[in-house]
Amino acid sequence: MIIQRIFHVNDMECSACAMRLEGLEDILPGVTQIKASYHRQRLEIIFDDTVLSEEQFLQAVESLGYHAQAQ
Ligand SMILES: [Cu+2]
Repeated sequence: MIIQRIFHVNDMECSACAMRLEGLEDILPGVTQIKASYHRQRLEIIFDDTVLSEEQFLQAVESLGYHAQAQ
């Protein structure tokens, strides 16, 4: 099933951080879209949860040095 999740990421420090997080879209399987906003400290993902788990996504975010908290 395609689902959407929205997270708060309070350790983005500039718009390049948001771009790095959006880059996960090209790396992770099952991702339809990732939108990150430095200004709003917000991370939105649309993904297929039969391909990618939320846990795997959160681990990928942490591997870049950020911490996403469920909204
Ligand atoms: Cu940055």
